[in-house]
Amino acid sequence: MINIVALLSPYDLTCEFLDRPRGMDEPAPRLAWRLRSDAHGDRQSAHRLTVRAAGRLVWEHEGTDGSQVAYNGPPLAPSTRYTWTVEVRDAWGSPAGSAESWFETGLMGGWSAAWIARDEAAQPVFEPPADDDLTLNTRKLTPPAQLRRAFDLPELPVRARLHASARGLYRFSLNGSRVGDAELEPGWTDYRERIRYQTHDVTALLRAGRNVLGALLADGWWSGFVGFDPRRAGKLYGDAPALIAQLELEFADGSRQVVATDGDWREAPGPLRHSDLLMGEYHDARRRREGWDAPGFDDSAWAPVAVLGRDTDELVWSRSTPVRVVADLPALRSFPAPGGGTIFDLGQNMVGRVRLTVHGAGRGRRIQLRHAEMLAADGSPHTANLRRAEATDVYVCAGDPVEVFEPAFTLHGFRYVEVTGFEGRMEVTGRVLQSDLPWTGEFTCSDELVNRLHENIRWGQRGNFVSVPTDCPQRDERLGWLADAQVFLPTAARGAEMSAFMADWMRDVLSGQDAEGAFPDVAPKVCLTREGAPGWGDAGVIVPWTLYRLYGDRRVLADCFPAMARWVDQIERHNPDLIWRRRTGRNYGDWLQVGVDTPREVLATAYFAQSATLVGRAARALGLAGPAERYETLAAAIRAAFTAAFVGSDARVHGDTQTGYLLALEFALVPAELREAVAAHLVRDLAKHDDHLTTGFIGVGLLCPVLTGIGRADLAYRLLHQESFPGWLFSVRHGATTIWERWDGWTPERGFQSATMNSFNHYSLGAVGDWLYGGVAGIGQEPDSVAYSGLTLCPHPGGRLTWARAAQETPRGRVESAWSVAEGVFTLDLRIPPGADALVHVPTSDPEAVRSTAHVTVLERRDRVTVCSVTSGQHRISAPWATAPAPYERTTP
Ligand code: RAM
Repeated sequence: MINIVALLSPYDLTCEFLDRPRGMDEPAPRLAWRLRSDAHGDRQSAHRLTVRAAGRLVWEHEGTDGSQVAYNGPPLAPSTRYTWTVEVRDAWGSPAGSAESWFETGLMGGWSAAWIARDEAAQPVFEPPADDDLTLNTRKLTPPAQLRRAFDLPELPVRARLHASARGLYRFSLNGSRVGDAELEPGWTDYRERIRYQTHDVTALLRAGRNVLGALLADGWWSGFVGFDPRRAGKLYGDAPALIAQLELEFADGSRQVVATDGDWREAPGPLRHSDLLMGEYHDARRRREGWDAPGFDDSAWAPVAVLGRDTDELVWSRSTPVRVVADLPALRSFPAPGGGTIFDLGQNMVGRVRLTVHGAGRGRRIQLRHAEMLAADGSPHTANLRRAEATDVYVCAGDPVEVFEPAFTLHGFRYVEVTGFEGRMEVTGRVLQSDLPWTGEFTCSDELVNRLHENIRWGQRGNFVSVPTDCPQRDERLGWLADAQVFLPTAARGAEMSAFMADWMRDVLSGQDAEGAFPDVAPKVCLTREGAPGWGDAGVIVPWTLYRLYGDRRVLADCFPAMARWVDQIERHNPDLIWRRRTGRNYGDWLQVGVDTPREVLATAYFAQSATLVGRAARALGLAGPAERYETLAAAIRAAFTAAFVGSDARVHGDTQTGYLLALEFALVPAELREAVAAHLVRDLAKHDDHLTTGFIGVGLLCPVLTGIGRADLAYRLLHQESFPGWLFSVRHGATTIWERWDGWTPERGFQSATMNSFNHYSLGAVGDWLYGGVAGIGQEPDSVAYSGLTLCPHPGGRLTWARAAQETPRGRVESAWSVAEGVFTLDLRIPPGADALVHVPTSDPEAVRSTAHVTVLERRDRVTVCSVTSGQHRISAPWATAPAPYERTTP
C-alpha cells in the first residue's frame, strides 16, 4: 500500500483548487500542491514557483513553508496557456523534487458572440408529434434544438478553443465528433446572476477546408421542470433555451479567426421530442439525420435562428468540476415485470441514466424505460416516491439491426429499470453521472456492515453532487438544500476534494440572501422564497468557515464574510432577547427526528450562537479585530441566554432530547461546570432508548463525535453497530445501497413509509462518515489548525472492530492511519505528510508501555491516553491493549 518515495516531492498541483483548469478567468489564481517524502522529519524548507507562457518567464516566486500561493505577477492575458512549476527544498535545505502543471485563461470578458435560439416564428421542419403517448407534463415541453454552422479554414490552426454556454443545456460536436466528455453543461447556478461558460480544446477535431460546428440545446434547469414547482422553470429564468459559443482559432503565423454564434446558424428539431431533467427524454430515432453536424449535409431546409442579443455580463468562468459519466454498471439480473415488460436490476441505487442496446427491434417500435429506486410489494417499480418526476425515457427505433439509446439531457435516481414495448434481445447498463470530484479518502474496517455503510455514504455523495449539492436525485425536488449540505460537508470532504465545488455553490447561497440579510433554504433559490430556517440558513456561515478550515480557502471566507455577518445581524435584529423565535422561515427543527421533538427555539438559539461564534472566528482569521470582538461578545451573550432560558438547574436541556444535548455540548453552549451533567443526560437518554438514536438531520452528525469527545466512544460504537431501527445499519441490513432519507424508509412490518416523501438516496443521515475517519481512524486537526497544519491522530479502537484503516489526502499531503488490536496489543501504522508534525493519542494511560519506531516522542499522559509527538514519515506505534472487541452479536432487525 505504501510507495517508496525518496525525495521530497510536490504532487497534485492545482490552480484555484482545480486540476489544470481551462478557461480560468481569475486574475490572481491560487496555485497549490501536496507534498510527499519518505524521510522522517522532512518538510519543505523552501519553494520556488515559476510561471511561463510560450516558454517565456512571466512570474517567479520564492517562499518557505506553505503549499498555496496566489499568483501576483503581471496581469494574465486572455486565452493563454500558462505552465507553472514548483521546485522544493527539503528539511535540510537540499534541492528536492519538482512538478509541473498548467492553467489556461479564458475569454476574460472578450465575448463577441450573440445568444441564439430557435426562431419560434420560423416554420419548424418537424411534423407536430402525435400527442397520444405523451403525458400532460411532457406535452408542455418543446423539442430540444439542433443547431449547426459551417465554416471554412484555409489551413489547420495550431490551437483552437471553443468557449460555450447556454441558457439551458448544451452539447457540442465538431465535424461529427463530440466535444469533450462533460455532461449537463453549463451546469446549474443562480441563472439570474450568473451562468458558467466552459472552454474546450477542439484543436484535434478540426480539418483544413470545410468544418461544421453542431450543438444540441435543451431546457435543463433553465426552462425545464425544476424542484416541486408544477410549472416549468421557464417561469423563473426564461421560456426557452438559448446558446452562445465562440470558437477561437490561432494559426501558425499568429493570425486569429473567430467563429461565433450569430445569425448565420441554422436550426431544426432532431430526434429528441423532449428532454427534461425530471420527466425524462423522448428519442425518436427515425428522425436522426446522419451527418447533420458534419460537412456535406444540406441544411437549406433548416430554419434561421433568432439572434437574442450580446449581453454576456452573466457569463462567468467555470470554477466547479464538470459532471461526467464516472462508472458503468451493467444490469446484474432481469425478470418479468408484473405489468408486462422486463425489469433490470443494476444492484445499486445510482444516479444517471441507462444505455439500452436493442437487437432487431424493428422500425417504429416504441420502447419505454421507467426508473425506480425500489420495487413495490408486487414486484413492480415503486414510483410513488418520485412524485411528479416521471423519470421515463422513450426510444422509438429506427429499424437498424443493433440500436443504442442513451438519453443526453436527463437524469434519474434508480436501481431498477422497467423496459416495456420490447421483449427481444437487449442489454441495459447504468451510466453513473456525478460532478467528477477527485476522491481523496479511503476507509475500511473489520466489520463488513460498517464497510457497506461507508460505501452507501459514498454512493449518496456520488449521486447528490451533480452540479450543485442536492438533497435527493430522484423525485421532483433535487434542490440545493442548505442544511443537508452543511451537515454532510465534513463527511463529503473526507471522501473527495470539495473545495472548488462548494466555494462555487456558495456564490448561489450569497445570491439567495434576501434584503434583510437572510440566507435561503435552498440555493440556487427556487421554489421556496422565505428566509432560511435555523440550521438551514446557517449553512451560509458554516460552509465558508468549513472550507477555510479544511482547505485553507481564505478567499471564500473573505468573500462571504459580509454576508455571514448580515445573516447573524438580522437574527439579532428580530430577536433582541437573543432567543431565536422570530424570522425562522419554515422552521424544520431537527428534521425527521424519531419519536421526539427537539423544541424549535432550542435548536434555533443553538445555531444562532454557533453562527455568531463562527463569524467571530472568521473575523479573527481575516484580521478584523473590531468585528471579531463584536461577534465574540454576541456569541457569549447568546450562550448565556440559552442557558438561562433552556438549561435547568439539573442540567436538563429543555425538551430533553439527544439533539438538544448534542447541540449544547458541540456548540459549547453551557458553562464548563455544567458540561459533565449535560453529558450525563445524553448518556441517560441513549440508555432510555436502548442504545438507539432519535436524531434527525441536525443532530445525526454530532452523535458519535460528541460521545467520543465526552469519553464515551463505547456508546458511539453501540450506535454505529445498532442494526435495529433507528440506526445506520438498519437500512444496511435491509439491503440499502445508499443512505435513506428516513430511518424507516422501509420496514418489514409496514413496508414503505410516506408515499411521497421517501427518498432512498439522501446523504444527510450519512453525516456519520466524518467520524469514521476522524473518530474510528482518528484523523483530525487541532482546534486552531487550518488545512491540517496541526495534525492530530486519535484513533479509537472499540466496538466490535478488530482493525480499521483510513487514508486522506489533506492539503499538505497524504495521511494514513491504520490500527489493529490482536493478542493484547494495539498497533498503529501511520503516515504523516512532510512538514506536519503530528500529535498522536495512543490509547494507553501508561507512557512507559508505548513502543514505537524512532521519531516518536512521548509528551504527556492524559486521561486514558498518552500523547506523543511524531515527525513526518511512516511510523509504527504499539501499546498493550486489554479491552477485547465487543462480541459480535447480530440483533434481529
Ligand atoms: C426535504 C428535503 C431536504 C430537507 C427539507 C427540509 O423535502 O428533502 O432534505 O432539508 O425537506
